[in-house]
Amino acid sequence: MKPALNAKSDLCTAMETDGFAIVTNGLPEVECARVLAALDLIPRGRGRGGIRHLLDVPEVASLAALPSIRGPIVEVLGSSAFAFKATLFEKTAAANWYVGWHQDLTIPIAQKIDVPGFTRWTEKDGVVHAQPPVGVLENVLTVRVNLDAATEVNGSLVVLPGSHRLGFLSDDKIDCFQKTSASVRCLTPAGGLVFMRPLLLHSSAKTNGEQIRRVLHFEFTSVELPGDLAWHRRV
Ligand SMILES: O=C(O)CCC(=O)C(=O)O
Repeated sequence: MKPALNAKSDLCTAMETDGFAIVTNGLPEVECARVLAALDLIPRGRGRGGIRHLLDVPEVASLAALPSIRGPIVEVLGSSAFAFKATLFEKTAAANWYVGWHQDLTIPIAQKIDVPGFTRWTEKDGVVHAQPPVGVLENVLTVRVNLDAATEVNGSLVVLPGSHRLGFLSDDKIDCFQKTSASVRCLTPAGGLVFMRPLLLHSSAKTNGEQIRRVLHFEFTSVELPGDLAWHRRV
């Protein structure tokens, strides 16, 4: 297993070379409990594996400002960085799924406006999304907050180091890369953080059903969108 990140100054190098970094002691237990209590109050649709568009929930938005998250974000993206997306992934025995190798390619946008380079327009839970040019995604930094321990058996994230440096990847290239590269499972205790580039190939298995796995997935950037396009939210 890859050694956990110790010094903050390692982060920029890790993001450039590997495309991810693991911080085992990111969020104090009390913060995990506070945000879990707030998330428990939000109704889930039946069989749903999480909740999108959570930046309007104050307990979620406030996590983005905690020094253990904001500090590394500023280190990589600069002091103008803001969060534009927060999603809860919640794997349980009742809502359980496998995610194959993929890159995170779409971003939430306030309104559909045709601008060159923005493709694959779609709607997710009432919010417009599009795939932006690769340069926009290269400026995005994801932080995954493991609200439960990420273990060998509860569907934790697995990544292919270095794959974020290859730009947009076709299905064939993804298949080839994953067959020839060593993967890393991102294990942490509850409160652990995984920083990653959205173009990094990642996947996850199902949970064994005995251990619930809740992850808050934030995305940050410091770029403005071109033309009249605007981010759906910014915190
Ligand atoms: O946390 C997971 O299981 C991975 C989810 C994911 O990467 C996605 O839905 O894009």
